[in-house]
Amino acid sequence: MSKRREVPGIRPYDGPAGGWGALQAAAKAVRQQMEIVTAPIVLMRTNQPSGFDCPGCAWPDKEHKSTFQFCENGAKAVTWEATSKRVTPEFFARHTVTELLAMSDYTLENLGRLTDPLRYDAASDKFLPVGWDEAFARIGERLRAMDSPDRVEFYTSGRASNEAAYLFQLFAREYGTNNFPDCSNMCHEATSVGLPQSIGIGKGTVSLADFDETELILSIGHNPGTNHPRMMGTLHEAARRGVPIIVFNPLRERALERFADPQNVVEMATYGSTDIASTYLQVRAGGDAAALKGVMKALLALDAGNGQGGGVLDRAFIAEHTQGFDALVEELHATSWADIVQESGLRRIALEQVAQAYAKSKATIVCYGMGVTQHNTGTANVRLIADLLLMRGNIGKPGAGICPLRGHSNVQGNRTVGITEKPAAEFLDRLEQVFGFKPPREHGHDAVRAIRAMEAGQAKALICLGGNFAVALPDPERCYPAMRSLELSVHLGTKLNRSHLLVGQETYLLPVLGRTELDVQATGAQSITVEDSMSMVHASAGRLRPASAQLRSEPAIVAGLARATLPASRVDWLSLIEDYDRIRDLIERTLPGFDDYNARIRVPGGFRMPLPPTERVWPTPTGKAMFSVFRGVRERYQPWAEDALRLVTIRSHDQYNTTVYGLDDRYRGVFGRRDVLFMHPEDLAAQGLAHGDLVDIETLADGRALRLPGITVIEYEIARGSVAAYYPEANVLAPLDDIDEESGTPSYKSIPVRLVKAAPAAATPVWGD
Ligand SMILES: Nc1nc2c(c(=O)[nH]1)N[C@H]1C(S)=C(S)[C@@H](COP(=O)(O)OP(=O)(O)OC[C@H]3O[C@@H](n4cnc5c(=O)[nH]c(N)nc54)[C@H](O)[C@@H]3O)O[C@H]1N2
Ligand SMILES: Nc1nc2c(c(=O)[nH]1)N[C@H]1C(S)=C(S)[C@@H](COP(=O)(O)OP(=O)(O)OC[C@H]3O[C@@H](n4cnc5c(=O)[nH]c(N)nc54)[C@H](O)[C@@H]3O)O[C@H]1N2
Ligand SMILES: [Mo]
Repeated sequence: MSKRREVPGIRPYDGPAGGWGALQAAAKAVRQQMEIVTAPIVLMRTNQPSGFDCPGCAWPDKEHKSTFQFCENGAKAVTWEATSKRVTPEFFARHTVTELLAMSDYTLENLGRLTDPLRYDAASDKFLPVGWDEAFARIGERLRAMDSPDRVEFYTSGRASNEAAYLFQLFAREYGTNNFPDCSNMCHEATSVGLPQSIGIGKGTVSLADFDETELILSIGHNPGTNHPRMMGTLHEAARRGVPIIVFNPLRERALERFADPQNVVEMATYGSTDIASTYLQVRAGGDAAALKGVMKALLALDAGNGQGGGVLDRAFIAEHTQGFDALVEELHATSWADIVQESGLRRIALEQVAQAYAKSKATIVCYGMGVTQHNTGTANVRLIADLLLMRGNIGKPGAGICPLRGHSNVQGNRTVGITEKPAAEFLDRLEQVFGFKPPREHGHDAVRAIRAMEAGQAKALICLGGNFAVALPDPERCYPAMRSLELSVHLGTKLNRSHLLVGQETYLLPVLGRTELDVQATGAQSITVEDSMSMVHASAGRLRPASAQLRSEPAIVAGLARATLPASRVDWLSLIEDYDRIRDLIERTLPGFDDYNARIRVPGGFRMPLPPTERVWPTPTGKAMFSVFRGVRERYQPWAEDALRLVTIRSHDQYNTTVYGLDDRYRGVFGRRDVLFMHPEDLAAQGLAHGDLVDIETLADGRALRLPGITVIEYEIARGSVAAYYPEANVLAPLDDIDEESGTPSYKSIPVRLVKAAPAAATPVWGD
């Protein structure tokens, strides 16, 4: 890169990811949030057989031998929850909600743990303490007064345990609605919709053991150094075994380039590191479908003997196990290399080389994340990944398979136990048989539809089992007023956030126990269960003294709400809370795959949910794995957006979704600020801009001008035509209606934008305080 001017807080980061920097950052997280004495003990208990599951990510742990004490972002997630800071009723007595709304997201959560149930008082514009029973009674009264159960939206963020999530859906369905917007609707819904069409189940098919046997890994659109840090151990091992790792990502992500494993004594002592990616392809944002089609087209050519290969397709597998191959081939022939190259931003030869590596590998894993799903062709993208794997029989054999990197630590489990707006008829039948009430059959709202229903006055209440609904969603210009129009909003949370402050007529904040905390009920200490990215279900038990004596567990609060709302309920809510084994018994009776649930979670490591495709059984309507057809190579852009830059919204290294732990993004060389736009140097030049200039970013959506002012553009190794900014600040630029129609997922990673040069401001606004 050319010699460039100094920009405050922007310094290239030359080291590998991981290493001593990670250990220092973990220690800093402890120092800033916790009492130093208890911290090491807490961290050591994370992901141990008798400890709690790390709330940081959904990557599994090998034999539950904790690698955790070396995981920087796991340490941040745990210390953020186990903090010694508190936000008390005295604090709320001193500040109006209007004042609190002026604080940054970072400041709000950094106030500490919520300690008491609170009720919004419109007269004073403050949150006041309220007793649990009074809160339950009042919420129950308002819910009973709704003219239809479909007036209520039941939101789940993926940290909730299987037990809490199961009770939540039971409550809502007995109440009478399938309105289950959840964080998955903004995340891996494309996986939940696309993979069942392709292979019959909406989950990944690989286990950790497959990574030991694989011969090739494709990593598409995910950033494990930050978001799945424990995965780095696995990738590091594979790279050292000589397994090629091919990365598709518009941004250069340091952890995918070079990583020093804090557990590797030699690397640490010598300041060494291991190269992770063998090939790094900086695909254009939204260019993955084109790139995948290019690789498949090249594979067909190799198979036809055009190259030296020939016979590279697994014809026997295709014949025995799949349908739709001919249509795929026809579409690949109809797609031109010119279009593929233009749309992917990658050279033909590079994609042909990927096809050669793929043809050579006897067992291939494809890992992917939000770079694939958060596009308006997200579901179709997921199907294309499955297609690529099916062409060489890479599902249902050791060392091979599909590996969606899940988001929240139990988002997959929430789905498994019934958090879905489109429930299967068999599940509803089972609920009816076991409980004797008639669950609603009509499908409900997902996250975006929930907001539309609020806008239309059809939804009047929102109950949130965790999360930061309005901030996580796109388009605050629409979501914030929608939240404020509600008659009732109820939030179960650990920490204060902006969604809590977008109060409706009546609003309650109910403080919950976190994963790290001891949960004692009538029969003694309880454990909960979670399902990781590889479908392993295991127990988790917190040991810390709760942040306040007033806290209640999520299952207990859901039961309290249900009892107060449904006086004639068929469910014995109180008894279920006395002993969570009883909740698990009900899960076992109503859902497949949970046989001997209580016995099997008492075995260290837990058990694996059934994954028929791993045995080449395809629970699709045809009983076969299905190839798909992706027409053309493009996302569905508006015609005006042809020349627009494509904005992707990303997470910094110091954040967990809407939770901002700090203002650094070490590996991308950004320190103490978040108000930046990553750009290719040639795009800067083409726009007449220089590194460090101030711009406003604009989206045009259904006639509205969406704008994010005061952003500093910085040079970065990013694909041409693609630009990147941080979520959630950039959510003002994402139109609510720009979604993947198949899955409802917002197109957070393909926002067409243009830049307007801003007059140099006297003071650059820096997000955070
Ligand atoms: N520390 C930490 N851990 C987390 C989270 C967190 O916020 N912080 N969030 C959790 C959750 S809910 C989730 S869903 C996961 C998210 O984990 P990821 O899936 O890693 O999510 P993102 O940070 O959104 O970024 C995805 C990557 O996709 C790339 N990308 C963007 N657009 C495209 C594209 O069009 N094509 C391709 N090929 N790549 C693209 C970006 O450059 C980035 O490297 O992590 C979970 N774990
Ligand atoms: N622009 C853009 N927007 C995005 C994304 C993106 O990549 N770009 N990613 C999307 C994705 S992948 C996701 S998953 C969503 C995330 O959406 P959410 O899951 O709704 O958001 P979080 O930020 O994870 O929620 C944080 C809040 O959860 C609460 N909390 C934390 N722990 C607990 C707990 O144990 N119990 C309870 N009850 N509450 C708890 C705290 O109050 C905290 O403030 O955001 C989406 N939004
Ligand atoms: Mo997510």
